[in-house]
Formats: sequence, C-alpha cells, structure tokens
Amino acid sequence: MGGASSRDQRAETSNRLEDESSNSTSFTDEELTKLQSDYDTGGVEKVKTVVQQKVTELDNTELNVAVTGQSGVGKSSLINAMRGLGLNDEGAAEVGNTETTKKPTRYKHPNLPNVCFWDLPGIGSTDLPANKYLKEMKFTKYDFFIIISACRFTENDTKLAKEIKRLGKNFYFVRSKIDNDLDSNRKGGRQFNEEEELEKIRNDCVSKLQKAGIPSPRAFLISNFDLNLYDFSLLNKALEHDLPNIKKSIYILALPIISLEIVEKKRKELRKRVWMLATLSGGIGAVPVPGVSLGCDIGIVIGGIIHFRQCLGLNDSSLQSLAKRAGKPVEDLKAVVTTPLVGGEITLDVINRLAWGAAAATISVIEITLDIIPVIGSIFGAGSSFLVTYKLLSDALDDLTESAQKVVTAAFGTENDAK
Ligand SMILES: Nc1nc2c(ncn2[C@@H]2O[C@H](COP(=O)(O)OP(=O)(O)OP(=O)(O)O)[C@@H](O)[C@H]2O)c(=O)[nH]1
Ligand SMILES: [Mg+2]
Repeated sequence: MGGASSRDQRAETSNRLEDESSNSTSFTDEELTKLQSDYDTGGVEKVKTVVQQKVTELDNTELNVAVTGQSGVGKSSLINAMRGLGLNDEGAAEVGNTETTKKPTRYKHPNLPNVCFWDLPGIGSTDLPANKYLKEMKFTKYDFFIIISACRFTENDTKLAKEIKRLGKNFYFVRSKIDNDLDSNRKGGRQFNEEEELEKIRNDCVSKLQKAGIPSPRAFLISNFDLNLYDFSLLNKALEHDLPNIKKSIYILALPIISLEIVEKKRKELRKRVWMLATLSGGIGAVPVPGVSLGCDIGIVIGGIIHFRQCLGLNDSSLQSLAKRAGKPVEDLKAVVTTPLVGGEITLDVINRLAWGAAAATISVIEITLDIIPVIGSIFGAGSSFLVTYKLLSDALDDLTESAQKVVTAAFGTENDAK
C-alpha cells in the first residue's frame, strides 16, 4: 500500500480533477438543488435522510437482464461471462446442455444479488408467436433483452425484437462465436484483414435486420470466450447510454473485471458513494477511530470498503474465478495486490493503517468536491466526521482501484489497455 503522501499526490492529480468535474453524482441536478434547500430548512439531518434514501435505492434496485436465442447460440456462456464466472464455478449456468427448459431460468450475479440474468428459451423452441412468448416469459420484469445468434438472426428473432420494442423495452442483437468465424478464415489459409472481416459480418447482420424491418439496428460481435475482444465494450457503451441513471450505475458495478477500462468505470461510479457515506457518518453514534483524534461511524467505513472490494472483483471468490478464466494461478493475481484491504476481514486495525493519513487530511480533497456539489460545503462545515470518513473511503477506494488495475494486468496482460 502506498503511504499517505503518495496517496495525497494521487488525490491531487489533474487526472482526478478532470474526472470529478466531468462526473456528476447519483443525483440529478434538480435533486441536488432540492438537497441544498433541504439543508437550508432542515440542516444535516434532513440531508442525511435524502442521502440515505438514495443509497438504499442504489442498494435495492433490481436489474434484470433477459438473454434469449436459439439453442446452442451461447446464452449460458454469455450469462456466465458477464458474471465473471467460469464453467465450473459455483452458480455457473450449464454450458452445452442440450435439454432446453421452456421456462425462464434465473442466474444471480455473484457479488450483486439484485442483478439477475434470465436465460429464456429461444422463441423457436416454444412454438409461440412473439406476443404470447413475451407474455409467457413475463417480459415486464426485464430491463432489457439480449437476442443472441451464432450465425443469422432468424425471422423469429426479428419478430421478437419488434414486439419487445412495441412493449416499450430495449433489445440488443449479439452475434456470438465470432472467434469461430475468424478461425475458419485463418484455417482456409486466406490472407485477410481482421477488422475488415468483422466489419463485413457486422454489416451483414445490420442489413438483414434492416430488411426485416428493424429501424436503425446495431449488431454487437462477441466471443464469449474473451469479452475483451470485439464489441463487448461497445455493447456496454450502448447500454450505459440507454439505461436510466440508477440502473446504469448498477450495470457498471456488475460488469466483470476484465479490462482497465472497466476498472476505471467502476472507480468513477464508486466515488459517487464516498461523499454520500461521509454525509451519513458522524453525529449520534459516531465512534472515534483509535489513532484518529476525530470521530466517525466505523460501521459505515467498513461497509463502504467491503462494497468497493466486491464491486472491484477483489473478494476471494471473484479472484478465483478471474484466475480460472485467465488461465493463471490465483496466487499470481493475489501477489500483485498491494493493499491490506484485500484478503481478509476489514477490522479496526486495518482501518487504522489507513487512518493516520485521514487524521492529517487537508482541505484540498474536499475543495475538489465543493465545486461540484455545493451542499457538501455546508455538511463539511457541520462536522469533522464527514472529513474523516470522506478521507478514509477516498483512500480505500484509491488503494483498491490500484490493486484491481494490477490484477487485471496480471490476468490479461497489457494488450487490453488500449481497448
Ligand atoms: N467458439 C465459441 N464457442 C462458443 C461461444 N459461446 C458458446 N460457445 C459454445 O457453444 C456451445 C453452446 O453454448 P451454450 O452457452 O451452452 O449455448 P446455449 O445458448 O445456452 O444453449 P442451450 O442452453 O442448449 O439453449 C458450447 O459448446 C459453448 O462452449 C463463443 O463465443 N465462441
Ligand atoms: Mg444454455
């Protein structure tokens, strides 16, 4: 773990400044204005109530993703890959299973229990028309649909897409097994340009979907064996654009840790929680942290750190799954972790190792946030526990992010960095 001075340097990099000014909070502008007036009329306690509601909303909102497509196209494989699971991991969907169930099957995210992937039998295997199929599959509960095909999108797929749209939901066409397409090109000994070949497959999917009457279709090319390649990152961008605020945050936090790009998205998302938890800390029930002369609510700090660790895939089972998917011994990944916040319980002792930096916290970290969220200035003025919690959680998030970056690099090498 870096010392307090290296952390402070990190905290003050222009990178951070740029970042904070471009990212907002989990609140809309209107909600922030309301928060300010809540403070003016009801003080910190009123603000705390609103912030607590937001944190509860973030923790309890469900995200339900429906994955459908004909038998054998890779539904189970995609559901596993999106949850960061390998074939033999606990909770993994069975792959290559020829027995098709006629009912939606639920697969929970290993670290975020409110995120569920639903494996829906392909419409063709049910003999139902699109509208009846969706009713049967309880379409209202899904936030969006992924329709997978391993070669051509069928008439059933396009009918389904139109019906999904008519019912006011979004769908995304995924063309899986792209690695197979490229391999067969290679095997033929033909000289080919990979990018051009991919563009050809993309255009082919799009023109067929257009012909079938889907307005402005997009097709995302994916290999379930390696989501870092091809269009998984574009699919995420499309989803982040389309999903409403809270669901978008949850989607990002549920992404598998496979690239530095994803680690960075998660860091930005988790930073939004730091000031909220700091606001909730302090006041009645604040427990002084030994070694720190200021009080803060240690339960909030520990809970926050555990949440960061889970979302960044640094808990033990996530590291095991990642190692298996990357084909590396888990010890190799654990060896690059530099923070005591990984690999054991988060105790007072562990917090204390972070805490001496927090005691000496300078105003500078807070000033950065003040520009973005004016109400924070008032809360900060109201008590030092805000400052201690803010600094402890900021430092913890920096340390955990740094370790997650190292773990991803150790797992997949640096070739993914540019993606
Ligand atoms: N090359 C390659 N093979 C894949 C990919 N995705 C899945 N497969 C393979 O395709 C086969 C079927 O994958 P599944 O994930 O079980 O497909 P499914 O759609 O769940 O199949 P059903 O449950 O029978 O409907 C398995 O042998 C997978 O290993 C991929 O992206 N590339
Ligand atoms: Mg399956």
